[in-house]
Amino acid sequence: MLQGISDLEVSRLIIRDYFDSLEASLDSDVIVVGGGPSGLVAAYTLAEQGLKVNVMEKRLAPGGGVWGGGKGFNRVVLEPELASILKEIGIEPAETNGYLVVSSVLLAASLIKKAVESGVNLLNLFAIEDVYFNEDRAVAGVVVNDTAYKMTGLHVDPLTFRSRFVLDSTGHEAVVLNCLAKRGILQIKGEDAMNAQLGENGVVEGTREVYPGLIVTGMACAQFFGTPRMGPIFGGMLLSGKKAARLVMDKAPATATP
Ligand code: 48F
Repeated sequence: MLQGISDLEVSRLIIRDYFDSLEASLDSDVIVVGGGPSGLVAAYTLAEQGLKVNVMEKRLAPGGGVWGGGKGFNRVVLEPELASILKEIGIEPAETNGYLVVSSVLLAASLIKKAVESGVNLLNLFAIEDVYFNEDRAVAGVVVNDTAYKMTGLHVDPLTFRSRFVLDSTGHEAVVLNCLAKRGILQIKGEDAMNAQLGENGVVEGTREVYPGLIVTGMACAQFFGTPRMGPIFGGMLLSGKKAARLVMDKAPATATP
């Protein structure tokens, strides 16, 4: 029999633990906007290097487009070159006809687990609605609201979180890029029609710092540069996350938050 349970204490513990962590996340090295595969790989790789990383995800569960596999059939396909990254997150891949076939549920869950275990702060129900500019007009953070307020259309003012780098890892929505595009600062070409061979390489090639302080990853690269979409093959997404982490590390180590 479980005894001595206080409903008030349960509430108090949740509020205290959450808000201590939230206050600590106000100022960080990297904010990854969107907890899909490219963002989660970048996030855990940077956290393992000792950087302070927040992933802000508007949905309840991070994992982005991984969960649904192809047309809801919960499998994804990766190129054999991805075996080492899969092993890094605890998946033992097996090759079939020159590809790796993995449960999409296992891939999403493994990426999330790896991120949490690497020290990434996962903030779900965080909907990014704008960027924060420093005095040089470089991207230096994001403006955040609550997903529920966005969904109901309630007018509630947002809060600002600061970081050295922001990653737009919001996939097809390219939310951060759109914040700059609507002001005429950047132009978004829009992703091209399906072609996995071109799309996979286009995403990795397109992973760049496209504006001071803003690095683009994953399908947001295809949106920005107009390269093809590629469906349920995920090697390009994971490699894009690795490349984004390298771009940050090339600039950040000397200035990283202790
Ligand atoms: O779309 P998503 O999985 O991004 P990705 O890393 O991977 C793309 C693939 O999943 C797939 C594909 C591969 O062949 O084509 O689409 O580029 O994850 C993007 C995440 O960003 C979140 C969204 O809920 C999803 O989990 N997101 C979108 N808008 C916002 C956001 C926002 N305004 N604030 C916070 N998160």
